[in-house]
Amino acid sequence: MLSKSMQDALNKQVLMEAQSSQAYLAMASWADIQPGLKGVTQFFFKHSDEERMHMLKLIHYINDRGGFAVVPALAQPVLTFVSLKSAFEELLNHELAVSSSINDLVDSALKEKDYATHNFLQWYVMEQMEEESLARECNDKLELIGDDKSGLYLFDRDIVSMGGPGK
Ligand code: OFO
Repeated sequence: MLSKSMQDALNKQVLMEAQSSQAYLAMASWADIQPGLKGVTQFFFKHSDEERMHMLKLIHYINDRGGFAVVPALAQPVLTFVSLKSAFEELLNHELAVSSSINDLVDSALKEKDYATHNFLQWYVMEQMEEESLARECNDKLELIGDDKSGLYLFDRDIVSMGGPGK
């Protein structure tokens, strides 16, 4: 059975995953109306779906362990971006914040000797490593591309097969 404090901490993570899903959904909608970014649009929509899956996994876990998963209210995410680069910077910053939150949860689970939760969270630890690395790779590529339109064309084409979140 989950402790009250662990339940609250996991519910905060539910909120964070839901916010991630909304943030990436907004990026997808923004990318969708930019010319020539079909691949990036697909990437953001997929990423948003993956974050929703992360949220659902937590909800099931909390309820299965005798807690109560709270479906949170959400603030409106950032809707527009000055450039593709800034959208991907935002994505990386967001992933870093999520990783830090997962690390805090792992720490709490150990302190409470809640080894089941600790074990459950290892999936998220691995997932964050992959997502951070992918977000960094995208930012590095965009840095290299700069204003080069043919580079951007290739980036949009290749991002679809770059593994993507949750691969
Ligand atoms: Fe939920 O993995 Fe990214 O944020």
